[in-house]
Amino acid sequence: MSAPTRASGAAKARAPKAAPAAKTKTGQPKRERVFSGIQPTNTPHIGNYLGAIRHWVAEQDLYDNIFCVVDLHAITLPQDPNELRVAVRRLAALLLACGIDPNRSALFVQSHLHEHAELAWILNCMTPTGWLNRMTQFKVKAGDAQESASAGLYTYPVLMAADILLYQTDVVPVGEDQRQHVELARDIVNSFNARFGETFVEPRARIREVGARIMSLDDPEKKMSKSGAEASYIALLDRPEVIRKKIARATTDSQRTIVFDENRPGIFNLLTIYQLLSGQTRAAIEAEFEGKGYKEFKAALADLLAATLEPIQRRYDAITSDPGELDRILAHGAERVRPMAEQTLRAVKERVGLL
Ligand code: ATP
Ligand code: LTN
Repeated sequence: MSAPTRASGAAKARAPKAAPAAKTKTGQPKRERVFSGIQPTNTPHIGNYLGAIRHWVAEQDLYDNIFCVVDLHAITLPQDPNELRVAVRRLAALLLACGIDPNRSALFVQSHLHEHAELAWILNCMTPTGWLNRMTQFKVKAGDAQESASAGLYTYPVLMAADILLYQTDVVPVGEDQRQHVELARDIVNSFNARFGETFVEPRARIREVGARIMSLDDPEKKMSKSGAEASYIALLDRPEVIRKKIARATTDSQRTIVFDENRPGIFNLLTIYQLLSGQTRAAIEAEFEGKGYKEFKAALADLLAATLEPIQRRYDAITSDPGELDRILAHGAERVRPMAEQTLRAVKERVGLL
């Protein structure tokens, strides 16, 4: 893929990306830029963790990273104002507790930079409604109430494209559910660049094969979702007793063997979670539980989940005990990315004729 040259203004923040041999002044190979976002709706769950957050954390040294709490996306569905204020801070604290390091990654809140909404508006005016009509997430989220769903929910993928394009992003690490939205962002880049000249870098989605779609505990045909019932997910802040109860009640089937069989979605999903958390191979896990029952497997899975979440919860408690520090980290994150956002938006406005 040949990378378009960056917008003239944005080039100041980051020089145009040449092919793989690009080097920094110190001779180091240039890092690609990563951008990803997560919504402050309800509470993050292990689907978010396994499908997205843990990869962001693990790859912080490989990329130039920007992570965003996307509160403007959250209000595409009705939110209680006080709960939203709390949820933004809770999510930011949880991301830090999971290992996002503010020294290595910029972490900020979307609405703190007006450029997201402004670029989204301009891109909305360049995006055919036919492209939005193909987005499956709108149909899922609006359900039977499409007429009463907000216009914001309908154009949500364009706001997501604006998030990505403002920072001339190369790589967007997400779960499978977001693939279509990243494709739309690529289509927007290509049509904008063709019409107005090379302005945006074309991003690509990075989606893992295993864990990109963790399923709901009570209905393994559906993805685990923050908007699902309490019993359908393990929240990152769930305590061990709650985890044990939820896993004990998780839907399985009437068979007995503990094997990775995609035709048995309940047990397959639980085994996948076990595989990702333990780092063991499928064969080793099947061998470990050969001749054992669901009860024993579920107890082991609940223990593993509790052990994984315990240090995260401990760090979360420490971070939330100092709200001033969290404010400083988020303000610092916004200041770090603001020049890039300003420069891209200025270049876009010039191209379009608004400046
Ligand atoms: P909702 O399900 O209510 O729409 P969400 O959890 O999908 O919320 P986000 O919080 O924005 O929405 O998702 C953050 C990241 O987590 C995204 O990269 C998304 O792809 C990933 N993700 C969400 N659910 C899952 C899942 N069940 N399995 C794997 N990854 C997931
Ligand atoms: N739509 C995404 C969250 C999101 C995002 C982004 C992800 C908003 N902006 C930019 C990656 C890049 C979701 O619901 N998971």
